[in-house]
Amino acid sequence: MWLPLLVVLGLLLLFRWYRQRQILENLRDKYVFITGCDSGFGNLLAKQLDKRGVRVLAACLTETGAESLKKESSSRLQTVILDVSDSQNVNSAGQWVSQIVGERGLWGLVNNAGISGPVAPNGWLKKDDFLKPLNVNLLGMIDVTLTLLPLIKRAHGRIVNVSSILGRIALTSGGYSISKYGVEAFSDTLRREVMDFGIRVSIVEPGGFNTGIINLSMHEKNISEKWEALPSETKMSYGEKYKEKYIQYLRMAISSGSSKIFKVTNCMEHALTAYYPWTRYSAGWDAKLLFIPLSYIPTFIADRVARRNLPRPT
Ligand SMILES: *[C@@H]1O[C@H](CO)[C@@H](O)[C@H](O)[C@H]1NC(C)=O
Ligand SMILES: *[C@@H]1O[C@H](CO)[C@@H](O)[C@H](O)[C@H]1NC(C)=O
Ligand SMILES: *[C@H]1O[C@H](CO)[C@@H](O)[C@H](O)[C@H]1NC(C)=O
Repeated sequence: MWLPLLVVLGLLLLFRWYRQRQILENLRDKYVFITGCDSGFGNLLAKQLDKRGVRVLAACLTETGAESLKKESSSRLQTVILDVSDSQNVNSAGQWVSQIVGERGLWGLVNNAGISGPVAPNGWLKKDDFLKPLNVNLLGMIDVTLTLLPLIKRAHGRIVNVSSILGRIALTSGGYSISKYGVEAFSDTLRREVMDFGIRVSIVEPGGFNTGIINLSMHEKNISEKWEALPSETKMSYGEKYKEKYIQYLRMAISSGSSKIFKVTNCMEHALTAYYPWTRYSAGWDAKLLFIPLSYIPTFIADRVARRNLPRPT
């Protein structure tokens, strides 16, 4: 009874493994545009693909980011300065890409640039605090995608979107999770729409990773400033100890992140270079075993788990 089932399961896994290993040839003819290459995932991916011979077009926010990336990579890699939340800037970067890739088109777009925005309880924030992450992580990426879409069509290429496990289950207050939920929605609808043009859209959902660029002391300073600016009635409702407990909570969340960021860039590389890219990649064990299951279970249970470490008013 069990043996045939096990054999079928084994064959399925073998087939999946075999399919997953089919990698495209002629990577050296392909152009890939990556946003947010100053540091973190984008920076590592740019270097990783450059080593594979891919023609990397790396968009950085800062000159210093672009210069240091150039020093660490081959002469194939080219950089451009890009703030994805500035539409004029996106437009001119699009023209730059178009001139380089020409009739061949753009094989890959990796929407990686992202910011956290202010981190604090929702009740301490204002509308403007939500705008920045939405402008960069969501609207900026939509702008980049729509601008480059004609070039990607030409190459029947790939779009890889960096979302987050926080786009499947919202565990942080502020604009970040909201922006990533938006990314998931945009990716899902775009995927169904562009399939007929031979374009594949993949979403990479990293779990807790510590890219080493989160400036904890800046966040602590900003949380303190937000706290100080609260009306005394609000402060009393949380209790004097809340701010410290919140900072403690944030510190713990960040330090528990994995530093193995290659797990994320390997997913991105697979989405760009495999014959059969997956639609969704969850990177990290916490994503696979904790957060994804958490997003499927009934809300009242997920709430209990999510509230476990959250500070309580006193
Ligand atoms: C923290 O505050 C500084 C100064 O007000 C501001 O420039 C910075 O953008 C804030 N950081 C975040 C993540 O909001
Ligand atoms: C982190 O933020 C603090 C306070 O805003 C600032 O003084 C410091 O230079 C920042 N560190 C880095 C590495 O950016
Ligand atoms: C990909 O994700 C970014 C945010 O990371 C989003 O802004 C963009 O529109 C998405 N693009 C696609 C094709 O899903």
